Amino acid sequence: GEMNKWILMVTTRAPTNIAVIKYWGKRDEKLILPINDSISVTLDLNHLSATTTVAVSPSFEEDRMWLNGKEIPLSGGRYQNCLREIRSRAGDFKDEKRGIHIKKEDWCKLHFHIASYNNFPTAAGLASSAAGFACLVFSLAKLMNVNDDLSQLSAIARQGSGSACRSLYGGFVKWAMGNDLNGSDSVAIQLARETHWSDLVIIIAVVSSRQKETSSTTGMRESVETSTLLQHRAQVLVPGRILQMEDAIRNRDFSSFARLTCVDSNQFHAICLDTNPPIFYMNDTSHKLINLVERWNRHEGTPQVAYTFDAGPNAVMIAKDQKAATHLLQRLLFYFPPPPENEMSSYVLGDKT
Ligand code: 2P0
Repeated sequence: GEMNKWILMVTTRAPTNIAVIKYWGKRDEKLILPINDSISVTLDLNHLSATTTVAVSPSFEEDRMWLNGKEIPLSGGRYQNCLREIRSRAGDFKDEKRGIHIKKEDWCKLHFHIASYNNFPTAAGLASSAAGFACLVFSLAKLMNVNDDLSQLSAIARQGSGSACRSLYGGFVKWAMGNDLNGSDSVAIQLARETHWSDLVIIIAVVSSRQKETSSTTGMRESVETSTLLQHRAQVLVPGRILQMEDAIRNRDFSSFARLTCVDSNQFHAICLDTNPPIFYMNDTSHKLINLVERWNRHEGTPQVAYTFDAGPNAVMIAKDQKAATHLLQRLLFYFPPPPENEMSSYVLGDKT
């Protein structure tokens, strides 16, 4: 009837983030609690971001979600956990003009329709869950008048995907592993705002557009179960490196920043190799890119570019400034010349698939 005709909608956007000290391994799989702190840099909204619209109406009969236009099941525990957490923190909503009044205890009787888009192809093998869950949680929190601060929201996004908690903030962000059994202190903290170190230029080299073979969730579970190096990394090496990285960021010390970023990426992939059976995320092209950057940095005497690789072969390169970024692009084009018939924008480095 007439009463069922209203619909409320909120749309927000969230960018993805790139870890420079990696999260790899959980101590609690259900709450998604990590075994070490991690630090990331959040990209700007124009690249690799998610846009999510959440709508609520008394005429909706169930929660439903569409990802890039295709309906996906919401039955997964991670979605349900995020929805439950947000609903439990909902506030009253009043729109006098339209005569809509939702009491906070009534949100649990309403259903949501969620439409989310990535502004980059999911098939490019670039992380989309971080931006996706950050955006979903932020949109739902806005819709339901949740009063929590970003840090508290990050603990909810974390339960969707660990790395998502870091996408609630821009700039440089630390995900503190926390101590609590319930995860209340496993939250994201902003270390520096997006304007703090604006000289940096991030270049992503798409090495392969194939979907990765081992998901991060499965990969880190197997590493926790079988890698004997992992505990040493998490308990001894990362804590020291986190402190050094915080200093490097605070002082805009690119030499230290680059050294720590590269060492931590390589060590994360060493943990993958130490997993039984071993996990290979990087390929020959990834290794060539590492060599290219290492040789150039050595030749310059001081690092110009940092590289880091996640659970896939694509390189994320962080250049010291615009000049270094220009040189990097020239080098990439020299060593990986694009086939002339292709548009640069769709060119995939060394992809023979
Ligand atoms: C990171 N990665 O710190 C690390 C580095 C990949 C390599 O966080 O199981 O999608 O959803 O918590 O967050 C990717 O793992 O895994 C990731 P879940 P997630 O960015």
